[in-house]
Amino acid sequence: MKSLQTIADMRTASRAARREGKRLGFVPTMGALHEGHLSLVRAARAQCDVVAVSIFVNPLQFGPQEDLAKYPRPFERDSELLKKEGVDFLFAPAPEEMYPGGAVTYVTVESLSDKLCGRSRPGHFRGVTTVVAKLFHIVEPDSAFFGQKDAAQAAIIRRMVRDLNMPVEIAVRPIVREPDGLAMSSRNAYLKPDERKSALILHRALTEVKNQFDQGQRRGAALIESGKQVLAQEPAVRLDYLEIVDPDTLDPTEVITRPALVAVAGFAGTTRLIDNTLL
Ligand code: PAJ
Repeated sequence: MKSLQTIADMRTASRAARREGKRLGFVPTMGALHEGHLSLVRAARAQCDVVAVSIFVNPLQFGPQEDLAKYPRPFERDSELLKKEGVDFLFAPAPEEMYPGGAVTYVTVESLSDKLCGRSRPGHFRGVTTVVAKLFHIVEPDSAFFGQKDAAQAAIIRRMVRDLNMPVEIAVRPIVREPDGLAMSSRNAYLKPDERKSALILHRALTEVKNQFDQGQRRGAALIESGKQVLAQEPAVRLDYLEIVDPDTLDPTEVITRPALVAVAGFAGTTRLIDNTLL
């Protein structure tokens, strides 16, 4: 595995691979890697000839009161994991390399960026789309791999790629969970044992919504109510939102006649967790 810190070196490496006719797969991450990230790496490995992974804790997508400073950065461990997965290029730029100062250009996917997490995290999705657009220009992948765990992020990136004619195929892969159902997340490391237990309520609420749907309930409001009743059993988790939306537009669905996304976000202690399921 080749480790690259500069944009110029990353570009040279990926262009050389593509010049040889290799199909280049790309997995953008913020590191603190877990099985969810590795599932994306394995999908890239299976579908592409050469795999590039980026590790960059993107300051632009964190709010001023959020966890940028304490976000875990176990770089040596991550690097070992990626080496074992047969990754070809690890791109890990310093913040100054990505944002040398003076940048005033942003990518915003309007109307989608203020839905779901975008409502409680103003500017978050603008930070995500700006950095992903930059990474796509630097790496120039044929395919890029994202997790369904961040369903709104995946929808927004698909939309950015479509609207701006970016020549990248977007693959979205299923959520990887712990054996008890908790969706894997780098932020799970923040959870104290009691919070870790309480956090399971998010998955339980989604399961209840899915059960009600499977039993024939099609009204969004009724389905949300059934999920909220489950969430109320765990007062230690503060709900941010539980919504049923169109998976592409992220607009609320009143009556479910097409595939719909049930998305939930809540705080266990000070840790913000998200999860979702498709109906
Ligand atoms: P990060 O949270 O590190 O996640 C990197 C990728 O891993 C994302 O596509 C995310 O959806 C996926 N992922 C995380 N947990 C997962 C799980 N349990 N199962 C499956 N996939 C999972 O998302 C980001 O970083 C950033 O916003 C980024 C896209 C890198 C831009 O900075």
